[in-house]
This record gives sequence, structure tokens and C-alpha cells, in this order.
Amino acid sequence: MRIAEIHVYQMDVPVTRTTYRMSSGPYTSLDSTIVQIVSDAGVSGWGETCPVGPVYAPEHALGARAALQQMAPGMVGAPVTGPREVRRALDRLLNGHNYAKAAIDIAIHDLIGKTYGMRVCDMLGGATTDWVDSYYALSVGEPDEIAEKAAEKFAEGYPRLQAKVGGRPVEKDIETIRKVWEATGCTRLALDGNRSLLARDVLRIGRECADIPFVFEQPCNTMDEIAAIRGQLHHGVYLDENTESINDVLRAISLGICDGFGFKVTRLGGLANLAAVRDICETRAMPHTCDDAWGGDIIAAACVHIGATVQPRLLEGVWIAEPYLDVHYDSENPIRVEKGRIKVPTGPGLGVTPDEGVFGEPVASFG
Ligand code: 0XW
Ligand code: MG
Repeated sequence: MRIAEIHVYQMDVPVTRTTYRMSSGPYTSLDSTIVQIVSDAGVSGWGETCPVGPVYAPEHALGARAALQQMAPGMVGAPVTGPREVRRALDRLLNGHNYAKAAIDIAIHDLIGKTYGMRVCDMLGGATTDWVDSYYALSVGEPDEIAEKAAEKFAEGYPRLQAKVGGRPVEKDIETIRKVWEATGCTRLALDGNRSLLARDVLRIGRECADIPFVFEQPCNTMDEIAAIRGQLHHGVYLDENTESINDVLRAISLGICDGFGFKVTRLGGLANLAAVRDICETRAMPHTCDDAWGGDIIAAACVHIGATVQPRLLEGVWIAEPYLDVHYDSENPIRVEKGRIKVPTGPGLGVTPDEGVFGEPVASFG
């Protein structure tokens, strides 16, 4: 099988069902990039990458499309031997740019699966379940409002909650954390600073909320800042944004900096690399999520498929943007959260196929 065509699409993904605010600010619409890879047998595989704005991580939508247009000409005609070799080919065309290469990696997994009649989860080691746990990300907001939303989502069936903190006086975060705990009693609670907290404030939250069983998620900006206070914390620490490569994961584990992770498919470069860190975490009994920054049914399906292969006791959940959206790419097989869980698609490949014309005309085509 060879790559015959590559098409790149742009899709706005508006945040319509509720507000979404992290320490870096509010989000009202995100700019997604979709990749269609057509084989010489006429089968299409689909991938997606949708940075959550240009400041959350060193990624942005225009950069994704520029990187894809840099690589695509060199990929037309290439053999589709397997995701790892395709990634090596991409690395020979462009340095870095995991978040763009991930869209091709996902499309290659989808293409191989649809060609040979295998689900992506079964290509990645096999599904352990038909449904994966999700978790709900509570925005930064007024304590009473966030506590009310937390109670609503916990009652809806979400087994885990993530409360965004940071970007405001720490007293407000502490009040929010306390009210969320009182409103839910949720023992699977993550406080996600998205790199924004000062070490001083992390220590204060830990002291003043010592009775609440949460984990800190990416509280400070760097591994070094977190390592400096790690010994003074009595709550678990997960890394998220700092895990930009398999090496970052190996470093964090070898230095004992964290107790688990929030992983993103595109930040790590795709499903093959997430499967690699999944196996490292299983070796070291490290819980982790399988998420991405934002996006629609394609990236959501990718997160669900890899999430389904994680050893159940280590899966902290699969986050998808669907609860904040009113758009689906595949109207017959939408990926959606139902009572806090997500059904693993049953069709070949990702199990989703975009509706004809849903993305409009490609912004770039090759082959
Ligand atoms: C909640 N997420 C998985 C989605 C947002 O893009 C941010 C991210 C996180 O945990 O940081
Ligand atoms: Mg996070």
C-alpha cells in the first residue's frame, strides 16, 4: 500500500455548550486541522490536530498546517509499512512538530485499520473494555458556580473531576477546591494548574486542603519547579504539559518527579508514541489519562482507542471536548460522553468517517 493523496482541511470548532476557561484564559472557538490520507487502493484514513489556542503549548493551528504542507510532498508515493516507519519518514522531512506529525500518525492508523478491517485499539495492543471512563474539566470560575457544576457532573456519572486552578489569587482557588469537595466528596479529583501556579501557592493549597484527597496536575511551569517542592507535598503530583516526548516521561519517572500523568496524543506525536509511554507507565504502575487539547470526533476517537488499551487500574480517564461542543464530524458514529463514559467505536480503524463535505474544500492537496 502507498500514499496516493494527502488533503489538509481547516475546521472551526466553537465552544458552544458552556464556557471553558483555564488559567491562561477563556476559550470560545478553536481552529482544528484535519488530514485525509488516501491510499493507492482508494481507502481514506483521517487524522486531526487542534491546539487549544496558541499559548497553552508550543503549538498553533497555522503552524500545524504549515508543517503538514512542508511534509506532505515528501510523503506522496511513500509506502504505508506501519506508523513507526512513517514517523521516521516524517522526521527525515521536518524536525520536531509532534502536534502536526500526530495528525498523520492518527490518519495512518485509521488507514491501516480500515484497509485490513482492524480497530485502532486492537492495533495498539487490544481493548480491555467496551466503555472507557471520561472525566470532566471544571473551568476556572466563581467557587459556588464551579461547585454546583461539579455536583451536577458527578451526579451525571463522571467518575473523576478535574478542577482548573491558577491565574487568580490562590485564596479563590482554595475556596473553590473546598466547595467542590464539600459538594461532591469526589475522591478522584485533580487540581490542574496548567503550569500557572507559584511553588509558594502550591504549598499553601497543600497545607490548607490537606484533608482533601486530590492530585496536583501540572501545578508549576517546569519539572524543576515541581521537583524543588515535591518533598514538601503530601498530595500526588501528575505531569501534563511537561510531557512533550517519550524522553520527558522517562526523565520524570527516573527522577521521581511525579506519580502519574496527563497525556495528550498530539503533544507526544501520535498514537504510536502514546502507546510507548503507556507501556512505560504500566511497567512503573503510573496512572495516566489519554487526552488531547481540543478537537472533534477524529481526535476524540483516537483518545478513546488508546484509552481502551490502558491497564484498567492505571487509566485515569479519557478527556474529549465533546461536552463543550455542538459539532460532530461523523453524524452516524459520533464520539460522545454518556453518563461519564465513552463507548469504544466498533468500526474498523478509528470507527469514524467524516460526513461528505463536512470540512468544506481542502486548504491544501497533494498527489
Ligand atoms: C483538560 N484537558 C485535557 C483539555 C484541555 O485542553 C486542557 C487539558 C488539561 O488537562 O490540561
Ligand atoms: Mg492538564
